[in-house]
Parts: sequence; C-alpha cells; structure tokens
Amino acid sequence: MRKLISLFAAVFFASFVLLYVSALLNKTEGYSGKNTLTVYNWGDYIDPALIKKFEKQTGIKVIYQTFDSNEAMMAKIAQGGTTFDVAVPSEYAISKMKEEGLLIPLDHSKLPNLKYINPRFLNLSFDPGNKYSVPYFWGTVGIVYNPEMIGGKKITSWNDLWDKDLRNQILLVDGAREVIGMGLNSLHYSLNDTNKKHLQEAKEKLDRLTPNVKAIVGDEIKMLLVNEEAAIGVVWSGDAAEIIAENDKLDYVVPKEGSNLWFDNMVIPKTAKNIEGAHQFINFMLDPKNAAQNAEYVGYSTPNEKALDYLPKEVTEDKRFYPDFESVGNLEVYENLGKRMLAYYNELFLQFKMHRK
Ligand code: N2P
Repeated sequence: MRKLISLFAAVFFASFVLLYVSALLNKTEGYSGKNTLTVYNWGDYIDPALIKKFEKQTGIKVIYQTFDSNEAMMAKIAQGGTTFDVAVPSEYAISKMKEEGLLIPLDHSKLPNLKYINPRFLNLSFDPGNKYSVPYFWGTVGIVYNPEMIGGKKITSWNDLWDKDLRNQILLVDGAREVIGMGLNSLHYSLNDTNKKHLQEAKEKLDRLTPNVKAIVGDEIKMLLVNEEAAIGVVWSGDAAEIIAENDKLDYVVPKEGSNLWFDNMVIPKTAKNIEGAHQFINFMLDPKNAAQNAEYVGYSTPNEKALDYLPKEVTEDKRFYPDFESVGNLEVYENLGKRMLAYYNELFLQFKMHRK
C-alpha cells in the first residue's frame, strides 16, 4: 500500500513539473537557443532558398515569422512574450524602437560584409553610425498602373487617382503611413505633418477617394494587379517591380507632388536569445551573392553595391527602381513623429477603413 502511495505521489509531482515546464515554454513562444534563430520579417521579403542555405552553412535552425506593418511588428516586440533574434523595421520604426529601448547594439566586428553596402545607405539620421541597424532593402512608394485598363491614360500625380472614371479601380497597400501620406501629399503637405487640421483634411480627402478604391490589401496586391483585377495599385516600389516582371503592361510612377523614400534595415531586438546567431544571419544576408539572389527573388532594390554586379543590367539600370539620389529630391523619409502622433495616424487610417464599409 505504501509503495502505491509513493508511486501516486511521484506521478502527481511529475505531472506538476511537466505542467510548469510547458507553461514556461508557452510564455516564450519561439525558443531560440544556441541552435535556433527566430527571424521576424515582412511577408514575401526573402528567398526561402537563402534560409535553407544559412541553415546548412551554420547548423542553426531558422524559425521564420512574418508581419505586414511596422506597427504590428513593434507592438509584438514591445509586448516581449516572443523571442525574436532578428527583425527588419523601417527607419522611423528603428528610431522609435531605439527610443523605447527595444534594440541591442550591433557588434560591427562580426559584420565584415557591411563593407559592401553603398555608403549612401549608411549613417542615416535614424541611426547614426549604424549602431543598431544595417540596410536590407530600400525603395519608394508610388503608383503601379495598367494604361490599357484605363483608356490609355497616363498617371503622373496622386491627384489623378480622384478621377471619376477610375471607379473601383484602385487597390491600396494596407499601411497607415502610406495611405495617410498619400492624402497629405495630394494636398502638398509633408508626409511628416503633425498639424491635426492638415491631417483631418487629408483624411476627408481620402474619404472622397472611396468610390475608386476597390480594396485595401496586403501582399496579395501583387497577384491581383498581375491578374488585372484592378487597374491601379498604390504600392512599395519593389512590389511594383515584381508585378511588372510578371505583367509588362503595367508601369510604375512616383507621383510628382512627392512621395516616400524608405529604408528597411536588419536589427537585433531586445527579445533576442541567440545574439551570436543573429550576427551570423545579418552578415550572411550582407554577402553580395546572397543579397543579389534575395533582390532577384523578391524584386526589391538592394543597397549592397557589390551585389549589383550579380544582377541583370536591365534591373539595376531601371531608374524607376534604382533612381539616382539626386533625382529623389522631392521624396521624404518618414520621421518618428512620437508615440502619440503615430497613434493618431493609425487612428485616422482606421477611420478611413471604416468609412468604406
Ligand atoms: C514586402 C514589404 C516591403 C516593406 N512585402 C516596405 N517597407
């Protein structure tokens, strides 16, 4: 009998231990240790073959997760429950994450391939000295459109999109800064405007665009435009490049009122558990051949000068996607407008989305 009681006690105790361990594991979803690395990136933003190659080369297993906006990514990292070893925010998000203590400084001695990056992408104001971030892709926001579907019209400006003939023809990228920004730019205001009157005006102007807006979508925007489900898309330049590669009837234009110039960069968030592996991954992505392969696969423009040698000339000489820095004078980089202002942009974007329903 006694034996039976102690057996019961042992089983009881063991199940407690199991429960506790599984609770711990749940608390930190994604358990990067020495041999795993959790990478948090935008959707459709890496050649999966490169992940395989990295795993083979290093013996590190990659857990790959995606997000579709800087806002969603920052919220998840700030929350802290999940391990992320590498993330890929845009510039204003990097500035905000730095401010909130969400980033770990990089060890440049572990990133020898940083020398391949064109210096014009280094030492930018959101991260002097690249203390926390190194360039991944860059580009603009603009309009990709199918002239055949709109009676041969040429689009050159944001204001062209309000044309009554374009009913139900426009797809918008699902991004608060991008959509509010296009409202602001169409009124000749700055993309970093913090005047609430101007912002309200931009929101009202966007509401008037509603009859022309077919949908606000994520990465499926590419497929929809390639398949000619709509004539016009407001997109990031790399998506436009990818779309045009699949359907060359479309063209891409950066509107004349001005637009956004953006830089996405790799960082190591505070949630990292495998800091050594994170540096290895970042350095791997900075390798010119890997960077070229990645650019070719996703369609975005690489800041890696040496990688350009491995890409077709038709790609690197296409001024729509590799504009000269002199010619991007009317473009603005998003600034970190502070927690409250960024929340206000998100709020207006949400209201605009609701207005459509
Ligand atoms: C790729 C998203 C690119 C983000 N799907 C541009 N900042």
